[in-house]
Amino acid sequence: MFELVRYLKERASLVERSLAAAVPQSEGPSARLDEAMRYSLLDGGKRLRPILALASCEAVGGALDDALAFACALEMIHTYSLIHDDLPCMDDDDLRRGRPTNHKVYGEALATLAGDALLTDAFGVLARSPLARRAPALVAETVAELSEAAGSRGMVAGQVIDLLGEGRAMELGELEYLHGRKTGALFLAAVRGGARLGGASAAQMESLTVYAKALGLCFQVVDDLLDVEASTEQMGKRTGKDQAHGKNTYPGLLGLKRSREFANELSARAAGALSGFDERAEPLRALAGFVVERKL
Ligand code: GRG
Repeated sequence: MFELVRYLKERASLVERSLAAAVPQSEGPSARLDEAMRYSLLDGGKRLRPILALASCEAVGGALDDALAFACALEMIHTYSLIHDDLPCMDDDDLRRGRPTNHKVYGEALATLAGDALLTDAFGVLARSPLARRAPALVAETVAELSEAAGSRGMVAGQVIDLLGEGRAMELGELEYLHGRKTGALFLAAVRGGARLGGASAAQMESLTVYAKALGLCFQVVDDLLDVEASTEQMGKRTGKDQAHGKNTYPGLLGLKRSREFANELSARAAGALSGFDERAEPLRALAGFVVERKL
């Protein structure tokens, strides 16, 4: 029987060691910036996106080392998005991962810049990875897909649609479009990038694309459910905010019961996409269960 909890812990600590090395604490004029970056980057979190990248690399028989820099880049971009999302000009949150948000500790200007630096440095980490010398075309393709996922056609677009849609009722298709960008794009890039760097075939990429799209949407539906059902203490971030901000959510549109059913359907769809893979895809299969059952 596959032990997911142990796997998650091992992979998270591998990622954390690499992140600590990727963003070292310097002395001198940049020390405070490094501190602000490391405050948000190294303070926990589930590390789901980097773990998905590593698990996808493994699922196609790739070497973990070849996806490690990419995994770090994903978490750096994810952390930047959280820092910026928490700013007063966006969601204005004071709690993240159980601790005061970056701007509460370092001020708005430094928090903004720490996010900017994490985003920019993420691409440098990937471009300087050992694989970039051995397989530059593969890494260039991954950089292109990662920038599309994070940028104006992906996560940033999703955030804009979300902010502009506050207080206006969306239809289901519109909500799915929004989340496909805000949350789903980075999940998709994680899975496809990890698989590509691991040497995936075209057929494997196709199946993993179905897996990642279903998983990303499942993650978001559950995120919406947890915002209604879970406590602030449990989540380490304020809950109950979606309704207060007039956000469009799955529970708001479908109700709690149907949203939970939809999340289960998506998790099953993700797992089903892995039917042609062998036991090396066990972590990905287990992650499809974890995303829908998670309490954090
Ligand atoms: C500011 C450009 C920009 C984008 C922000 C991703 C995002 C867009 C905002 C984060 C806020 C949010 C609640 C997004 C929806 C779901 C989500 C991404 C939750 C946080 O991800 P987890 O649960 O967090 O993986 P941890 O802390 O475990 O890393």
